Amino acid sequence: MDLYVCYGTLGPVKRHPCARAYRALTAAGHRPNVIRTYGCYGTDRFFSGRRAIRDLTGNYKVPTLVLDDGTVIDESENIAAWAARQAPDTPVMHVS
Ligand SMILES: N[C@@H](CCC(=O)N[C@@H](CS)C(=O)NCC(=O)O)C(=O)O
Repeated sequence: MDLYVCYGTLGPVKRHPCARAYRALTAAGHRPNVIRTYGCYGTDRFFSGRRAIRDLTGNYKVPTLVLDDGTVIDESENIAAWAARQAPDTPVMHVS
């Protein structure tokens, strides 16, 4: 899966949406490819990565998660919710 972010994933999760999405994914055991799109501060349209995000979501904002099957999940809260639901390391218990 590809996680499109601004300049990175650092900073406090309460204030940085890209950090929020990344930490939620990794905390749940996902290992996304992190793709930097740069931009921000009114310059998004000048960056090809941001234009690609606009084509996917209709807006320039990141984080945006693209799953291996092409599903697009926009908004850090939606990504965090998906991560919590889809933890890859959840053991499956068989009871017979
Ligand atoms: N509500 C969004 C906010 C996302 C957001 O503001 N992202 C910043 C980067 S950390 C951004 O893309 N800013 C560019 C802009 O506002 O045009 C979310 O939680 O995902």
